Amino acid sequence: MAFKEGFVWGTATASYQIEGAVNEGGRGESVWDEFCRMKGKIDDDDNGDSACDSYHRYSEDIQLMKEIGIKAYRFSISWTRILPDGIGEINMEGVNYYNNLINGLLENGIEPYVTLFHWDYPMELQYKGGWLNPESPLWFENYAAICSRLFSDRVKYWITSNESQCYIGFGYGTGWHAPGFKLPVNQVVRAWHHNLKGLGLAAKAIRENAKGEVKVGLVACGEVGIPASDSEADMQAARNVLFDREHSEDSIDFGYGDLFEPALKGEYPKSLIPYLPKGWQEDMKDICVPLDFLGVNAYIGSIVEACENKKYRHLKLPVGIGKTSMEWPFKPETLYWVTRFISERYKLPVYITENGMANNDWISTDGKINDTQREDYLNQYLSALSKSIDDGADVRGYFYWSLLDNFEWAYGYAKRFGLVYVDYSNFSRTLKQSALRYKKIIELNGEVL
Ligand code: NCW
Repeated sequence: MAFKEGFVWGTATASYQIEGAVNEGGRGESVWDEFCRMKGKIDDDDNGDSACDSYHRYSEDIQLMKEIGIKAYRFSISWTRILPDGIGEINMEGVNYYNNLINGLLENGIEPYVTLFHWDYPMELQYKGGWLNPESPLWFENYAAICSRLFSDRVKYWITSNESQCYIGFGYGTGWHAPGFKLPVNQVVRAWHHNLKGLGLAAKAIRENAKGEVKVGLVACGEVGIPASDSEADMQAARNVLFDREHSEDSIDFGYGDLFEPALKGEYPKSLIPYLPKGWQEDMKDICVPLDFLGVNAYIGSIVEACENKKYRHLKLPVGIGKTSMEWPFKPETLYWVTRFISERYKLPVYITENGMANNDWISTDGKINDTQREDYLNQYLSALSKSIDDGADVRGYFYWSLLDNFEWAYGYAKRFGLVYVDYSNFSRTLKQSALRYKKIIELNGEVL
């Protein structure tokens, strides 16, 4: 049986994508508030001002999770609800909001998994340069220490940050996400380096300030290489996609290894070294610190083979391959390979901290949301996961992204990832058919796949 007893069946969200109430409870501004005000940055010029209104409806969300049978909830803390200016005074209204959320989860038998940074970076710190400022790691360390002191009596599982690949890559490199910069590669890598130092310092601060047992991890995303054949050469090409990517002078497309190699092995992939800021070697002791688990967000797999003078070569995907509404190909083996490669390389417990699909959902005339494609996505991706566990990958949990349809960053509300349908005109919530499928899978600990 692939899924051992105690396998963690969860779901995930992020503060800016669901909370709304941006001007309530003493919250300070984040870079996403500012970015959404710039014309043309977000589809339909939407914003997260109201999102799913979870700031007011978190109790209802907890009840929905209970109904689905969810065992663990991964949510993020909004930095500026705790520290409106990013540093300085603590805002007790924000603290109370998360206290209520955490207490509500525990009362309902749901384990909280807290992410400290899921992209809503404090605007006041952005004015000081954000992650380009060499002091930025210390600001994050301070915030992490405060959260640990406030919540670690009840929160055991801590994730320092979500997908730095996207935050720095899209926020400082392509300009597609907040704060919206298109910087030269050496500046992007400078921000990357400071971010990594911040994550290391934060991991240490969480432990040093903990009031109970804590497990600390971090979450990466990236392209997953699927080997074209089971030859050793193609397998190595696929590993290179994850751990040793090709980077160019014009753009950096960060992958899993760009984060995990320095954080866990204390070494940057060679292709990043030319762009690092002076004196980077000094910081490696802060970047590479002990971690208890790895969070893997897995969405996009591509097929690769070995190639004479390159680290890998992409093959064309089959003509007419199914795609989600994000245009991401339907490739269940993605979960097999990503967990297998990451587990064998780093030898730490792995959690799939995000996986899921956006679908073109609506309420049918029978009042149901008949998202059969998402049901099948769950079946097939989880079957692939069970196979990798059978083959030896140490995977402890799976968090479906996302509990709710929500604000999908630059796509606004156009993409629906939820197990629960949200009607944004009145914030009413309806379980989709996939939520019922997930409930069944959880009840039988995966023995229905
Ligand atoms: S866009 C993205 N997302 C979505 C977002 O809603 C969530 O906040 C993120 O954590 C859903 O999950 C994440 N991630 C980008 C994944 C891209 C993987 C990199 C591929 C490189 C080719």
